[in-house]
Amino acid sequence: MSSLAERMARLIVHGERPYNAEPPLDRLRMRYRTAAEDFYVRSHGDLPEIDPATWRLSIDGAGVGPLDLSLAELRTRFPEATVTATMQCAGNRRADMRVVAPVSGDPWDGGAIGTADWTGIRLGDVLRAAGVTPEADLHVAFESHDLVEGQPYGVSIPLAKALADETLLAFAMNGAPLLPEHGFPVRAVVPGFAGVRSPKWLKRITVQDHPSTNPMQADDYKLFPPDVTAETADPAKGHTIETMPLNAAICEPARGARLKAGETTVRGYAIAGDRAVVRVDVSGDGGRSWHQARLEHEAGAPFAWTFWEIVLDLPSGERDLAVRAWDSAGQTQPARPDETWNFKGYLSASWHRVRVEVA
Ligand SMILES: Nc1nc2c(c(=O)[nH]1)N[C@H]1C(S)=C(S)[C@@H](COP(=O)(O)O)O[C@H]1N2
Ligand SMILES: [Mo]
Repeated sequence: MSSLAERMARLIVHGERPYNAEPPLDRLRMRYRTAAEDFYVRSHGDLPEIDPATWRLSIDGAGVGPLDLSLAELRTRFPEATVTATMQCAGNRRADMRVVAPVSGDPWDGGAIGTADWTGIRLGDVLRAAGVTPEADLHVAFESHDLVEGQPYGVSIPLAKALADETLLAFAMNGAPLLPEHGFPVRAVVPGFAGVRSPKWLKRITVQDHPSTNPMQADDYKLFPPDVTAETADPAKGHTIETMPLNAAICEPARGARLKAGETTVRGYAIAGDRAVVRVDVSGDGGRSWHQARLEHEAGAPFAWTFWEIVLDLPSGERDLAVRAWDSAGQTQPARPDETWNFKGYLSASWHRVRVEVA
């Protein structure tokens, strides 16, 4: 395995402590399954060091026969499952929202997203073994080993999503053990939900009748209207971000690229939360006219992104490329970032625009 420093050098680093980094978009678009060392890293505290030999996961709470499992017990007691799924930060593409007005948080470009084969066991299998039965209004709370302002990282998801087939306790990514920065030895993977709900470095799982009271769940990762500021925000009134909205990005050519007049291949990704991407429109003239991209989507992977590609004939001059996707409900993306601006810069999903010079 490469060293953390070597892997850091491959990425665009927004911060070293906590460590936050994303891959360049052209490299992100090279493979449908993102290489682990090219996968964005979003962390809120220092990376914890965990000895897999002594690591244990406890499961407790409402209606639960408590379990306390070693890594070996977890892996042998439950059947292995692999899910191909895209993980995306709620702050992906925040840089585009910053153009409207200041926002808090790292200025992610379109690279706070990646797709992998996640292998582990189904969270539902573990919960059912602990005696949990599907009941409305229950929540599954997670606690992790990393500390955020002195408190363990903690979030929760509704029990129904925890019991869903796609939700995993994963120990491998693309067939290899998780890298330390991606949650070694075990993390949750909650496909379709914002990355924040997929806790890394798991320690404890609790079934309870209320969402986690940890600040990560109760205060952070909430969507506010445009008239709310950091000073006036009441976290209890914000919308808890779970399912992610329809989004798309141009990965090639890069912003500011100098191209020759004539045929240019434009490539990118699109993703539709828990729906399907049914169409991707690409424009070479800032959105006045649109052309249909060819879509590439892996069969049997409803929670994975769609790759798209199109050859555009670009005349010389300054050209504004733009992309917008459509989902299976016939919905598309907002044209401009000011339409969904919020002071936290979450869910930035307007048409992605890339200006290029054509000579
Ligand atoms: N324990 C823990 N889990 C975490 C985080 C964290 O800081 N600590 N960050 C979350 C956020 S906001 C995202 S977007 C994803 C990122 O996962 P990755 O770093 O493996 O790409 O992990 C989530 N799980
Ligand atoms: Mo995130």
